[in-house]
Amino acid sequence: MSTFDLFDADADPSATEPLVLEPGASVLRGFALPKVDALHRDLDAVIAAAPLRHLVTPGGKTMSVAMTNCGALGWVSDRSGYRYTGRDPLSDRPWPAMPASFRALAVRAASRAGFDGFAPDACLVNRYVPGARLTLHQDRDERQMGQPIVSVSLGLPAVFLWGGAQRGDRTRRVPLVHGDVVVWGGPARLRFHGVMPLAEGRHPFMGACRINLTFRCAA
Ligand code: MD6
Ligand code: FE
Repeated sequence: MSTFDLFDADADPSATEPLVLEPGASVLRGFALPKVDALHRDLDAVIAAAPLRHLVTPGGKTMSVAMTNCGALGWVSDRSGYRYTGRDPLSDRPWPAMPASFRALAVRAASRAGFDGFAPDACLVNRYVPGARLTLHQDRDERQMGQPIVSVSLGLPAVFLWGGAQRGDRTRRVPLVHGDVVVWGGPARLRFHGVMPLAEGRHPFMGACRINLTFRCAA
């Protein structure tokens, strides 16, 4: 290995400078890459214990993204609204524990983006297949807004929509690929955001899907 490799972003993605979308919001390109094998293995165990499912919105629409959770709390939606629960409504058992690999990555990414002391108690797992999308929304079901959100992308690339404080504000398109991590909090915590319909494709490790892990402190 030449000395140049030590300064190559691919050799140590955690050394790359965050791309700042606005104060409080940054993209850490490739930050999860050194850990994707452990994440993938632990993800399979989470999904085996709490299967991915298509939730229904309060308006009665079935979401195109399939979801499950790990950690003390999990985000759910049904006809009565959005909320965090301690149990998987499908099994009435607690959600699977948050794997140590997940937690460690989320805490390190938050720190790298300027948020020390992140204490996630909820990890929402989103699975997109081609065509699946997430319309513009705010993440506002968490009890206190003092902690950031950490979002890890695995598998197929996606176009993330980064909006403003109002739903109608113009959006910026942010391409996200396998291993990228987005962190936001502070003044950007309540920004509208979404994901464009996933394009067709096949990822060598994840197959024909994109997985997003979103870590929050919900309690
Ligand atoms: C996704 N993510 O990337 C959907 N929310 O699949 C989100 O909705 C999200 O990435 C809050 C913070 C980060 C996110
Ligand atoms: Fe969100």
